[in-house]
Amino acid sequence: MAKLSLPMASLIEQFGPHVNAAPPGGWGYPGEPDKLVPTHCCFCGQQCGINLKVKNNKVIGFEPREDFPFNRGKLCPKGILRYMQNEHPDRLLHPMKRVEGRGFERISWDEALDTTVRQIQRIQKAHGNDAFAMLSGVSLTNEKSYLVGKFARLALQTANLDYNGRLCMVSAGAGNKKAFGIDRAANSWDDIVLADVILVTGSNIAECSPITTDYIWRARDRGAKLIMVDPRVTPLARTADLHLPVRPGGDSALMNGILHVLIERGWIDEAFIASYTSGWDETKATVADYTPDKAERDSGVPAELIVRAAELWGPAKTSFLLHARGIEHQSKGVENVLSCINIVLATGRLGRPGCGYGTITGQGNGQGGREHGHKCDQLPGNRDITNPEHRKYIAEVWGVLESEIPGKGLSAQEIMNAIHDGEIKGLLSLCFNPLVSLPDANFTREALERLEHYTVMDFFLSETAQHADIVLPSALHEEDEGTSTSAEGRVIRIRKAVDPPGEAKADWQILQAIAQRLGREKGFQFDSPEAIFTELRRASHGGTADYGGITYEKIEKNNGIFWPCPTEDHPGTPRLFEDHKFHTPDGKAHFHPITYRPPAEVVDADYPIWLTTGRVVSQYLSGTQTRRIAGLVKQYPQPLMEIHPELAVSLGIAQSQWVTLESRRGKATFKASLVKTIRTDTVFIPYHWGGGRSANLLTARNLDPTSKIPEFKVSAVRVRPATQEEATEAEKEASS
Ligand SMILES: Nc1nc2c(c(=O)[nH]1)N[C@H]1C(S)=C(S)[C@@H](COP(=O)(O)OP(=O)(O)OC[C@H]3O[C@@H](n4cnc5c(=O)[nH]c(N)nc54)[C@H](O)[C@@H]3O)O[C@H]1N2
Ligand SMILES: Nc1nc2c(c(=O)[nH]1)N[C@H]1C(S)=C(S)[C@@H](COP(=O)(O)OP(=O)(O)OC[C@H]3O[C@@H](n4cnc5c(=O)[nH]c(N)nc54)[C@H](O)[C@@H]3O)O[C@H]1N2
Ligand code: SF4
Ligand SMILES: [Mo]
Repeated sequence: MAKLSLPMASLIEQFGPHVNAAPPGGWGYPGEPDKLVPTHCCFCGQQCGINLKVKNNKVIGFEPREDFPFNRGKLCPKGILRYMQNEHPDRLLHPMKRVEGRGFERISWDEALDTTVRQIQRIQKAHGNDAFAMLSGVSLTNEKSYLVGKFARLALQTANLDYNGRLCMVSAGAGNKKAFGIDRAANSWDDIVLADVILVTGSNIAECSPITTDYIWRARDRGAKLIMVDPRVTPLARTADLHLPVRPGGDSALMNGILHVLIERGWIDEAFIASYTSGWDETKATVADYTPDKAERDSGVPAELIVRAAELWGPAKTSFLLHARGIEHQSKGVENVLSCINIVLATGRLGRPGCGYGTITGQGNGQGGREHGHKCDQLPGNRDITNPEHRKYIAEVWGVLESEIPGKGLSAQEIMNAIHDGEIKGLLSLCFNPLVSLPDANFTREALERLEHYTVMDFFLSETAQHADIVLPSALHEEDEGTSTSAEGRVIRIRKAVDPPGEAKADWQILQAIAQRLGREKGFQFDSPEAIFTELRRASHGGTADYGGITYEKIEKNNGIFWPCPTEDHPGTPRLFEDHKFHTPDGKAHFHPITYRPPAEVVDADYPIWLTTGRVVSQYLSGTQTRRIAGLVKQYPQPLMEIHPELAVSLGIAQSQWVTLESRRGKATFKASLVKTIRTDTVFIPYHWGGGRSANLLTARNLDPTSKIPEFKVSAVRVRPATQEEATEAEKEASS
């Protein structure tokens, strides 16, 4: 049983989190570097270019790359300090097993791999192949993502593989495929600069996609107008021409309201609609009901601001619409995305300079990682695992029979539900920290404790890894080669700067070693990431995400190549849809009529306050990496609950007081931060912490029916001053 066998205090002593306080310059390796390694930041999907400074096989510093066209010498605070992980005292240096009563003990690679393989075989023999599941993540390079998909299907022979993009990009992906037949931002960011009006919804650009701010400012220097939609007045929204304070979950009503006004005022591109789209009549009929007054009732945005948004968007010659997790992390994330696309299509501003649309991809390789086949319903090239033609093509590339490729499996939250139900009994995970990042953390913990076997691959002992039976030490970003694909769709080179410390190994080497011990080494004998990439090119060719013509050499020569790039003489595609041909079966872009429906959980007398969750600039995701870097911890050491002073007064809550939130799932205690930059009916908590400070103790396992993304952005809570006991407990955790 995967129970935690050591008290948390001794685990922390052994494996951190220790905050790495080393000064810029390194850990006893000051001075001039031996070499500069041009690569990219390991954190968000912007994938800024950086040079790592290396001396004696250690990373001792960094500098932003001036030559990389995306960030042109700029970085955010996380990028500036990212290099402080390679020599971190908490790095996992050798395989370990958990011994009841004693905690984790060092073992050999042989023992770790043999135990894992024995457990896979035992569980699959007793309960069927699908009783052993795999969870993956998109901080992995394209090569690793591809290998994970192949490994789960051919070496584990399980259908149950999914990835942490399920918590991130899938609503956008599903919406984009429905409307355009292809899942990528439609433009490179250069088109943002040329837009006359920019509408951003559900994205805290300044904190989460900081370098995109620069593109928006350059547009505004040209006179562009900025509309921001968010329940909070985020830093960029404070400077916007118009801020629409949407109620959490009100987005599709708001977008329908804007479209209603655009039609009423005649700001519609009838010629574009007639030639290049389908579904307009039904969509037009649906939004006829969404007068600004009705849209106000459903979205919480005053009617006059809805009209004003339409007045800014409608007459503009060029425009760019951007969205991120604010609209996507909902039980109707896909509908919200489609309601945004309807506005872009209705005004025909796509596929031309300054006319664009895109979701802002979140994780480092959130774009590439959603193309190469480690989603439960997908094969490489963004192919469909249920499509016989697609299966046949990939079976040929893999040298197997089509029947040997398992079918569609469960999505990430559904895998956790099946573990909780006892249907899935074994798990291998890498690059995913579900105990912090999935909703309803108490439920996740119960599920993890029910696993008969759990092997984790990570470079730090994450909160989830503490529940593992076997822990395998992985290599960090800069300890391996590969490629990744940025939010713009630009495929770039990740370069190895140093060797992994201790006995840590690259993920692709670990997976191949497991395949070999399972007796399934055929197809898992790659000797380098480039060899994997060569097969990935072939596997993706002919799919919508076509990397067929991309080589390492070509990426290096051009500072990145935008896919689709089907042949070696093709230059890549920064702007999609220039020919107004879409990748849908009929070649048209599809409107989708969207009827507003409320979120899965709504406020009521017992839980009267909306809770929404998200991020702060100096922390990253489940925090395993950034909570270990002193410069970042100093900027934002603890999760704070943002609350409007009016609401705080009505609840008897003062600035910096400990408050306890309760939802139908659980409770958690935070310090209150009184800010006027949030709706008076909503509170916000960043989610980068585990334990009693986890925002996900409160959130619900409500999923979008199509994308299966959890509704992180909307739940109902009550808020009160913490009791003395709760405050003492929270204080203790804050100082640990
Ligand atoms: N600093 C930092 N940067 C990151 C990350 C990080 O962890 N830290 N993570 C990366 C990843 S993986 C991702 S996915 C991106 C996420 O990037 P964003 O999506 O920009 O970040 P979030 O904070 O999750 O949510 C964005 C905004 O949605 C708003 N919001 C909440 N509810 C609603 C709603 O119902 N409707 C609308 N319209 N807005 C709503 C929130 O107030 C918040 O300001 O950031 C990437 N960059
Ligand atoms: N309440 C709430 N919850 C959320 C969100 C929210 O807005 N609100 N946002 C959601 C979103 S958008 C996302 S993307 C998820 C992210 O959730 P997770 O994917 O769970 O977050 P990470 O912190 O990236 O966890 C990755 C783990 O993999 C490890 N890791 C990183 N790189 C590698 C690698 O190359 N190899 C290996 N083997 N391990 C690696 C890290 O050390 C870490 O332990 O969280 C989601 N959860
Ligand atoms: S914006 Fe993203 S990629 Fe750029 S430095 Fe910051 S975290 Fe890294
Ligand atoms: Mo994400």
